[in-house]
Amino acid sequence: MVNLQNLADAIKVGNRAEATKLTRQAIDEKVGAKEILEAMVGAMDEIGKKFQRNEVFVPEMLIASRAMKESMAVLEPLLVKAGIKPAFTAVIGTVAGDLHDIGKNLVAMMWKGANFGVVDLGTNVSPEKFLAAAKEHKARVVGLSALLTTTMPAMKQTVAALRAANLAGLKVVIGGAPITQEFATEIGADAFAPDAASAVEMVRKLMVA
Ligand code: B1M
Repeated sequence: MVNLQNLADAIKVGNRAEATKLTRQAIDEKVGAKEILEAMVGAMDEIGKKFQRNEVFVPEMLIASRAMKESMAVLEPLLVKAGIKPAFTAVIGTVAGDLHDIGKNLVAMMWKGANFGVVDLGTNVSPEKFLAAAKEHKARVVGLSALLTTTMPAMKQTVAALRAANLAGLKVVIGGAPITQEFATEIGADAFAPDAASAVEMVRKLMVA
């Protein structure tokens, strides 16, 4: 009989073959989709906390996220059948003029790992494109990443464009190496997250607030 703790452990160490094998085994043994998903999300939460404590680093986060992604792909048909959908959609991207995407990708992966619906717009995303995507996907969250001090003004313009559209209940979360809480407050973002694990916590808090 499958042990979901082993599935969680396989995700944490980024063992994709073992993680997908155990996910299939759990499905074959008729373990509930929700139960399997909870084991996976718990594993990503744990790896996120270790990342915050500097106990693991970017490579470990990336391989854990890949194992999560592949196991999710195995589980997805069951989730669809069981009607289990992400509760909301988050749009994410790196702001206009900025091509850095390693941190943004980590945040996107952690959000997916937390079972948020994620639409990733990539890099060099204009305020208009963020706004159009937020409307199209009825997003509850827009996440903006910037790595350059020279692209921080683009972040400010994007927040202003989103605010001007007055989208009900939309929350804006920002992050990136030069970003601070002071800057977030100054430009009217709802939250600043210093790292990918905090970005999960922030969104969870905003969604219950
Ligand atoms: Co560039 N780069 N880069 N670069 N680059 C920096 C950022 C820089 C600090 C290097 C330096 O000078 N010491 C500097 C910026 C200086 C400044 O603005 N103050 C710099 C520069 C100047 C440039 C160019 C202008 C260089 C040039 O061409 N003259 C150029 C700009 C191109 C452009 O964007 N238009 C450039 C180009 C590049 C590469 C293409 C070569 C490459 C990017 C590859 C890629 O991303 N696909 C690159 C890289 C790799 C870096 C460094 C070395 C590493 C960045 C990184 O990926 N860190 C960086 C120096 C450094 O940081 N040591 C540097 C790892 C990543 C996991 O961290 O992105 O901070 P980070 O993400 C963290 C948090 O910030 C947070 O969570 C993540 C995980 O914990 N976070 C969020 C990020 N986004 C978030 C969003 C959230 C919440 C949290 O909510 C939505």
